[in-house]
Amino acid sequence: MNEAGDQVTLDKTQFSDALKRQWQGYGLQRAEEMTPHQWWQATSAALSELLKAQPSEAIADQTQRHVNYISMEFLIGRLTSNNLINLGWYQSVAETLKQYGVELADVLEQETDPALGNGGLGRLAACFLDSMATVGQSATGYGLNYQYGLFRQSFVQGQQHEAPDNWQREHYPWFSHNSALAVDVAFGGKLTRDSQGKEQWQPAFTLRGEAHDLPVAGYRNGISQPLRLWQATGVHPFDLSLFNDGKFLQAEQQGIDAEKLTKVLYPNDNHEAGKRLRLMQQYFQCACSVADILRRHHKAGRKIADLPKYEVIQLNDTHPTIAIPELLRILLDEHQLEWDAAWEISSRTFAYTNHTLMPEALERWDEKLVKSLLPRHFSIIKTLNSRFKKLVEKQWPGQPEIWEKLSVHQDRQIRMANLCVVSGFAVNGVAALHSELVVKDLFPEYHQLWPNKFHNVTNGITPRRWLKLCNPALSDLIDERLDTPWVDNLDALKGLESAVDDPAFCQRYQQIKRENKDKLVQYVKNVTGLELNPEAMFDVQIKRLHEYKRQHLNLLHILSLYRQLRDNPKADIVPRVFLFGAKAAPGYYLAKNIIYAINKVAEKVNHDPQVAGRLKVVFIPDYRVSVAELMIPAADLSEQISTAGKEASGTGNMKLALNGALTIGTLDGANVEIADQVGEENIFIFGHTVDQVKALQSAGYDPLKIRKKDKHLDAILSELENGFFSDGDTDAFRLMLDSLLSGGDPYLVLADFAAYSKAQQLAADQYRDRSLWTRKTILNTARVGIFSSDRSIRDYQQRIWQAKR
Ligand code: 26Q
Repeated sequence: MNEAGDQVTLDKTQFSDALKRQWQGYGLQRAEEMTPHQWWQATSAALSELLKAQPSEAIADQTQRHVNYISMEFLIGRLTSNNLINLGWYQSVAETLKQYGVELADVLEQETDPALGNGGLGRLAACFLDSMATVGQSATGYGLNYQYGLFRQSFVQGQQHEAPDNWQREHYPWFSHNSALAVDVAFGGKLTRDSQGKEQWQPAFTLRGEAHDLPVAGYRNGISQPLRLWQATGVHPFDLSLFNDGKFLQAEQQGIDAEKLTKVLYPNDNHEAGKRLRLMQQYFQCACSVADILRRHHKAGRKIADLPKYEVIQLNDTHPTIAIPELLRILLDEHQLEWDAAWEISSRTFAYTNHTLMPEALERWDEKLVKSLLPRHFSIIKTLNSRFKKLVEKQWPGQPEIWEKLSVHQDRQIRMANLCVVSGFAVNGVAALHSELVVKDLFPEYHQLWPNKFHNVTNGITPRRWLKLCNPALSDLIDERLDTPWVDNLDALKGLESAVDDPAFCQRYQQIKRENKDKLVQYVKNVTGLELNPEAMFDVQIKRLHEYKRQHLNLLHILSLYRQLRDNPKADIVPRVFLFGAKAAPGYYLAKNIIYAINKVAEKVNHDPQVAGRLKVVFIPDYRVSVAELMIPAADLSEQISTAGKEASGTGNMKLALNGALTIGTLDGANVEIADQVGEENIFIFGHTVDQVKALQSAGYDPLKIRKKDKHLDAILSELENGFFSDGDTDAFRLMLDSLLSGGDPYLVLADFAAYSKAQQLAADQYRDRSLWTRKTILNTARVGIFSSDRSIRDYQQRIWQAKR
């Protein structure tokens, strides 16, 4: 591994000394007495100590606004390996550990993934932190320090079971806790009026937020900046004067156990829950973060009116929206500003990223809940809304139906997306198609009002974790081939295009894919006992389980191949391994039923002697970042088969293409841009487009008609219905089958089945010609450099954060 260009080289003696302090602290006589887990703990703690001792390199551009990225989720994945790569210390640490006879790679396997996120949105936040540090965008990430991350998944007789993920945040060696940064957050109570008739909030109780920071290191540039995760503790009112004020009643008296607040991450993805505790989490996080931002601003001796000149607050979806009325509250009540002055500041500070168009995922809060928990914020939202109403009535006089659409407060609910659009200076979607639909379908009237507010910033992924770290062999091959550094300049991968005509390069590229497959085969053997054939095509679908992502469409194709093999046992088909990784939200029964169906089909197919190993189906349990790091470099085919218009962007699609998997996908989310980049001959696009989906839906989609016309499809569905895969239980897949067949499936699974099967056939045919296939995969790697999150961050800088207005 080439570590030239390190800003700070690791002093091996210092590292050894720091390591020694760790094992001595464990009460041991010699390093060799440490358990493997202690090796990870000690190594990480030693590195953390050395990193802290080095002040971060200053960011060159002092005029840029500081970015405060607020997100309820940061799915950071294992940190020790990532920090070693970014700091450029991997080799030195590996050598030091070698002296004790310890393999660094084994030590790194000891880390439990911090799973403080559900999926795409949380992982995006983590990639963005990495890229902001790398491109020198001064930034702080703000989130919550959940005691339990996303649940652990196992399968019991094919059904998903959930267990709590106690990831041991108390002993996580990368945290640094600074008690001076603690913030008290008030909840509940009532509003009264002061002598001038101004509203005064008398809260019922306070909780304390403690700051736990994780370091985010830029790629070999000496920059390190914090991801600040707030953790709730109780406040004990030792201060008698405050106590007597009635402001600091103990939370316990209200039946609120402070520790509950940051106990667990909500396991929903693309679905809102509307729970009181969730709103408390949101406000807690926002209040702590806004207070922290203002403290920094004041400490620098800056005027409050200059806040937007120095700070921007980027809201990762609507989850942290309550930060907006919180800032307004502080400006109005604590700084005593007039409404217009406060509004001027706040509306130039906030920017909002939308990640979904699906109505069931758009957050709405009952007014009663908001009013009881945050009476002052509720009042501020009402003021803001009635001022906005004047604008709308002027623009659309006599059209109350437009106001009903645009209002922030409607039908006894607060609509968080509307609040963001009205109160922020920028709104962006996460892929070109999605941003277009945000304007056309979701917010057309807002766009008419403020055309310049709307932007696109296509998502990206960090090439540090998603190539250099997870695919070291391919990284080394690229290093050899290219003269220019590529890890922080991913466009340089274009230089690989010419390599497709170099047979030696192609052979090595293919060989690396094979070795990555061998590693995955070993992993699958360890966790499931299944034996896989690494010569087979590895067909991979990894993402949250959701109807719109259509894992069941993939399943129908598996059933189709299985049926073909039974009809014609000698059929010459391309051997395939179907690999799934996905968690279903615990309360999403239909999604769980799809998991069950896949597992039951797997059971049968994998053990059928007629199949003779030509098809294997594996649902890898407990899919998470570290498992993604194994699966992505081993994939041949990447399944991106959502109903067009439903997947805002997708980012797994980018990771898989970068690592040389060919995509089979619909024209949805960032697939559209991936197709543009790689060229239509290097991707398998199929299915209804957004416009065709709309047309079909308004014409009245009837899945039964499709079934009737397609005998093969009918036979497959019958086998799901008649208990063939479920030990005679004809009810086993009821939820899934009903969703496909009755009630006019809004995800149009059957409508895309024929086109999908055809695209799959084409993919199989092309896989037979291995040198042609390899050529295409290399072109995928070479042409997807634009999907680096470094580019996304530069887009945010140019279009939103640093744009001159
Ligand atoms: C909301 C309310 C209550 C509880 C939970 C939630 C909640 C939590 C997580 C709602 C949504 C999410 C996550 C959404 C998500 O991951 N969206 C994905 O974001 C990616 C990054 O932009 C996109 O690539 C995906 O297309 C999008 O689905």
